[in-house]
Amino acid sequence: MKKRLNDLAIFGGTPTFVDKLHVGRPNMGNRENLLSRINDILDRKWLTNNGIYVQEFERQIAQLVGVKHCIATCNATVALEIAIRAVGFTGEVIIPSFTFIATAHALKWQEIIPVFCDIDPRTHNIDPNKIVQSITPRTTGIIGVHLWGRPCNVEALSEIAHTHNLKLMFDAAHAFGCSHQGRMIGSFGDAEVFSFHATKFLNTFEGGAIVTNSDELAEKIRLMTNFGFAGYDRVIYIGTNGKMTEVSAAMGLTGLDNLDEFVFINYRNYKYYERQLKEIHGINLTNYNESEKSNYQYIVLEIDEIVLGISRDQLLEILHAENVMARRYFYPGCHNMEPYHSYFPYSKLLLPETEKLIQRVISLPTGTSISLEDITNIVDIIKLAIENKTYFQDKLSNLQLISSINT
Ligand code: T4K
Repeated sequence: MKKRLNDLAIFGGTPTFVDKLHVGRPNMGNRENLLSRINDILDRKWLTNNGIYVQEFERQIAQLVGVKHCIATCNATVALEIAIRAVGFTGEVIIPSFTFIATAHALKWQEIIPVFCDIDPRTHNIDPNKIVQSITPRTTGIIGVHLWGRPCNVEALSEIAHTHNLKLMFDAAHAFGCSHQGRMIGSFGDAEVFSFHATKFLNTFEGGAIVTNSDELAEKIRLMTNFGFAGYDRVIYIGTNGKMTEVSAAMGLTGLDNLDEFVFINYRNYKYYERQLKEIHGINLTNYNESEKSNYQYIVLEIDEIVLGISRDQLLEILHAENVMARRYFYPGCHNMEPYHSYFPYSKLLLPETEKLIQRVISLPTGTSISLEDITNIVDIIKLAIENKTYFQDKLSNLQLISSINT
């Protein structure tokens, strides 16, 4: 355990971790089971195009979520693009800016304007009270994002959508395995989209899925995901290639077999972080509603630099030097990235809560690759930095000064 300031790697000490500790290390299911599925796929020589593994994966997802239809896709970004088109969004669609850029790009890719709405600082999700002021005659819908797997205010969003005759979709990229008021996420709005990217709670290497209870929408989405083919040589709709492969589905099915273990480890890590961080004023661990189902896939801290005496970015620098590759998701917010920043140069002014949060959030490693000892070591680094905050700030600003002179 590091005791003195000079033990910190940023001041020349040996990094706490020899190998980098990443946020987003994949949760792997049983390797033997995966390899046996892959062998079977190779023997059967059926690699993609709605094979039996994809069908089984879709069946299990639909059952787990409690929806009528699941259409597996190659990733969640393409799934969003397809769902957005199938639901019938055009013109302008209201979304939060505090999300991964894919939510905005999936709209703009189709020349639909994402109109950014501020978030509720307590939930980090789109604030229903700020939506109505952004509705214009061109608005056709809302996409809520269940950030960190924590549900949006689904009831308020549904009410607004109903009153203003708008479509409602959810980007549920983070929220597979989570529930809201006892109902699984995936069954709300016109459609919801999951991500099964390598970094997600459940992964298919790359992958995603669109889930819906609408027969009509599901049929359209299936066609769109496969070039619009409604049979051999028969195209009846504009489509793209959004299909999931058999190997991806095999990975997904293997993960599904081990889902309880993933939740168990994530929950254990979350409680351990919670216990170790609770005494520290100025650090707030984003909490999960334990009366609901959660996947606990994200350990998100809010840093109050005034109370803590160290800024979020300083802490990030300290952790990185120790090989703890913490991330500042979702900095700097979609509205500060192109092409949106040039399109809405003044949107900063309309998003005060988003602007505050993007300066405060830091995401720490968790998942099946992280041990309790790793967590103790991560928190010890944070504590050592805070104990020495005064001295430390001087050192850091000197270091920053030197590095800015050198570059
Ligand atoms: N909507 C929302 C709200 C989302 O968060 C996302 C994706 C989407 C939509 C779109 O879903 P997909 O189209 O991707 O299915 C990562 C992921 O690439 C992205 O899927 C995810 N959100 C986002 C939150 O995180 P980056 O830019 O952080 O990726 P990268 O390569 O830096 O990976 C993150 C960390 O994970 C690294 O520190 C290393 C580790 N890692 C990564 C990979 C790929 C591994 O240990 N193994 C791996 O195989 O975006």
